[in-house]
Amino acid sequence: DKEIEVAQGHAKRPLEELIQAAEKAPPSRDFYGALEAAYKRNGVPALIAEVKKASPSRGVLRENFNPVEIAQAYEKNGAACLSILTDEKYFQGSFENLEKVRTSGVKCPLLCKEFVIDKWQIYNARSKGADAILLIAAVLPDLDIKYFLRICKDLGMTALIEVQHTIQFILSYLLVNLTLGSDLNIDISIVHDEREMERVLKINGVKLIGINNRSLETFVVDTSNTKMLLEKHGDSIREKGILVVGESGLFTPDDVAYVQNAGVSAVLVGESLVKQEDPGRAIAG
Ligand code: IGP
Repeated sequence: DKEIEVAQGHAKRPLEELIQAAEKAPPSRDFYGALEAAYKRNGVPALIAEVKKASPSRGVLRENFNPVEIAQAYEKNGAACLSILTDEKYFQGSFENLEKVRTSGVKCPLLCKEFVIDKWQIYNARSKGADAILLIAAVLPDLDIKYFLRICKDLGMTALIEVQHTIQFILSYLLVNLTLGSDLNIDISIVHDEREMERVLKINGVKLIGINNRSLETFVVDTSNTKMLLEKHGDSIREKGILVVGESGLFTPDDVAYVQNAGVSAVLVGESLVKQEDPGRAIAG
């Protein structure tokens, strides 16, 4: 817990208190169900629109950043779900933004975008109104993923498990360490020897997998990552009823069509929307 306190720079609430707050929060909305329904209804990938002020590769994406305004514009223009960056150091996000969006009247289910390494963060997210949380396979041993899935289930949250095509564990680890502070000692020895998608497909209870097209190491985007991974694992993914989200670096309708053909049911889009003067109209386009 100490580590998290240091890492997050948040005023720390004792875990017990946080668990109670999470359990008392208004019931969560069905993130997975909203994606599935939107995909079935529209026949095009459901949109998870991201409220993102800045990124480590691009710096500040939007001056006059107003998370609630952006969230409302996304919802009005047909986003199925929203993703709210809460990581402060590199993405200039905050839990305050998450809370503000949740209490603004926005109805879409919300994904909390954090580098989760401790259950404290999950309870914190739920207590602030998150309906889903991101779990990045590159930085979590299987045991942690299983444990966190259990917590999500108990809290009624969806877990979005993120995988990459290339194995860049060590460098991902470095990035996360830089992001969260070097006081953390994440043990990556357990995760560095197997492919992420293969690991994740062996874990029971995984329902939603995100394929990140952006390398955590070089920030280079390559949407063929989604295609290659789905060519290899599509059958077992479908068999298990898992939905796949194409993440990062999607800018044009052609990009979306490409990952749809590869087999995704949803897309996660940030930069190309928040950079537009009117992020809502960008969806319609
Ligand atoms: C959105 P983009 O390229 O549309 O802004 O990407 C989202 O996929 C990206 O923000 C992201 C991310 C992450 C951010 C994917 N995985 C993990 C922080 C942490």
